[in-house]
Amino acid sequence: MRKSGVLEKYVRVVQDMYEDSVMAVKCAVGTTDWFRVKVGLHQGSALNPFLFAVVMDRLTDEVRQESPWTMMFADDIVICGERRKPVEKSLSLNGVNKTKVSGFRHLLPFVDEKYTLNKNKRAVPLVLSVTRKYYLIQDERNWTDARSYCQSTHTDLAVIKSHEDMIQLQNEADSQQFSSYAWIGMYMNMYGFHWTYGDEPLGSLMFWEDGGPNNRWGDQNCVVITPWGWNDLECYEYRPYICFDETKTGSDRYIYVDDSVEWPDAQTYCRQHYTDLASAKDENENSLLQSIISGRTWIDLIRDGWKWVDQTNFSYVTWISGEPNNYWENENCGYLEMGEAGDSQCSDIMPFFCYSGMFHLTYITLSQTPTAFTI
Ligand SMILES: [Ca+2]
Ligand SMILES: [Ca+2]
Repeated sequence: MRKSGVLEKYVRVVQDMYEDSVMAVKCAVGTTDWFRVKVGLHQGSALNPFLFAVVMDRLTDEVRQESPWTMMFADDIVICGERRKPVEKSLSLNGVNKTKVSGFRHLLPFVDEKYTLNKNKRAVPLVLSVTRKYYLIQDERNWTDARSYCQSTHTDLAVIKSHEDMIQLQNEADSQQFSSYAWIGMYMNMYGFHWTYGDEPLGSLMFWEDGGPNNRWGDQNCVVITPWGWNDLECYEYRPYICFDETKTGSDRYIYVDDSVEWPDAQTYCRQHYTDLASAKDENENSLLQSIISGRTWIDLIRDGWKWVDQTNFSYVTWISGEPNNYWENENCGYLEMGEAGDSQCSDIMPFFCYSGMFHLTYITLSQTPTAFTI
């Protein structure tokens, strides 16, 4: 929404609607318990068509061209081209590395060969949707070496984003009678943080206390400023906080609130009464903030959190109870055990799951007959 130029207040209204939301399913035999919805669109929400359209618009920014060269059918995209090259170029712009997608590489010659194109037809449209195929490698490696292996033989370490993915992965594990733990493509950058105001990544300027952020027990996702520097802390700790008011300048810009609350409550208060929690993006701002606090005080900085190797935020897979716990410190890599995730030191060695992104291609000619077939 931000990329589409939607005003920040509307972005926040939508974020609010998605925070802590719960659902229940009604069926013939009754209604289920309420459960939390952490990913995906809310069923039945009137906002859905709008959010879906915004997301699809932004996702296809780089491949969209004037019709009929690119067409969209809900979340399927048809990319057309007079020759194979421009189509491949659009795909790579869209973050798809064709050399790593065996389906694409092998299917196009197949299409050309079996269904010779009429030279007068201009378009080779392809309907794309991606599914993932998983490979369990029982040879034990550390996370980094496991990832290199997956990148050279398949696409990457396993990314699991849906129920269907999990079933595919489980089938692969079952086919090898495997029921232990194995690396998957999830990791955390200990130094990955962002300012929530404007969703800005933390630049190179950081003012951490000695030793830097340590994510003790794996749950320190919010940041305090202290007279000695910054520290990462559990967001549910009670601390005073500093708001800022963008309409003011100098020291009037910062408002110290001497009331200890959890980080999310501090953020809500600042957003309601001023602009947001205060940030410290240069040395001046940082020393100014330090001059008005006495102990650990919340600022606007929070941890990016766990990511999939394709850079998207970690989602769908649930954590093993008690994980992530960063037990041995530096547990910045993720493994899967019985369908749930845990954090472990990246230097540990264990088996691992790779995946390949597979394209399903539908080939459509623009002539009268025949119209389409699916591979
Ligand atoms: Ca800490
Ligand atoms: Ca752990």
